[in-house]
Amino acid sequence: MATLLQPTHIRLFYSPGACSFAPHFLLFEAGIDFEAVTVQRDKPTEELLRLNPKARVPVLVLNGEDVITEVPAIMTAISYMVPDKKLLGSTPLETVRVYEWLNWLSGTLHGQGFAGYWRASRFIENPTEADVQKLKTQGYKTVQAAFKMIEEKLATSDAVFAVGRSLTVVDAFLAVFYRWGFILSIDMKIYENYTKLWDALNQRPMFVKTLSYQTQNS
Ligand SMILES: N[C@@H](CCC(=O)N[C@@H](CS)C(=O)NCC(=O)O)C(=O)O
Repeated sequence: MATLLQPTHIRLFYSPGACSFAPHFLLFEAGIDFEAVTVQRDKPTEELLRLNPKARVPVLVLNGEDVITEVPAIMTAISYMVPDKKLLGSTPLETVRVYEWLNWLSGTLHGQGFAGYWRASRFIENPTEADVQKLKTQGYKTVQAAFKMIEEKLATSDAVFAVGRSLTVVDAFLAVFYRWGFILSIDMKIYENYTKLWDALNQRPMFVKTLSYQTQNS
């Protein structure tokens, strides 16, 4: 891994239950001191809008000046703060696999699947009820196809984790979508390997801490 990132002050803007759960968990898991700033869902504060004109969480601010957006970029930054934890994988090929996962999870599962289901207005200006329903149906199909693929990919892994034999940022991101699967009333137990990963994450004290922290602040 290249140069170590060593900020002296870290702020994470997150919304309870949102995709920002992944970096929130990783910061706890990395044992890094940080300040969590709660932004209620769909109520971006003026400060958030100033930091991120895209009006989305998560946002990571390092030393009050370096503003980082987008889950994969933020998780990369956190990984560079604790290189010994190998959160981007333990070999160059594992790191390549990590980015293969992140790009697909962010672009397809999140950006098309869940966004299609929940956020019709990101696709069509002033959507009609019929537009919303069509996007919901297509988003749901995309989510289900992605969950099937996640299950198949996890089945080929040597361990419970998505890449290699230890926790990487991919596992943190996968946890977000597993939770969202429940919200869509999908029977997540049919995905046995995905459920094993979810159960393994729930054995980690910092994962449980993140869940309870976000519940208390929602
Ligand atoms: N591509 C962005 C997506 C961020 C995103 O969509 N965040 C959602 C929460 S999961 C959000 O802030 N939504 C508020 C809104 O759409 O108004 C990333 O990876 O960070």
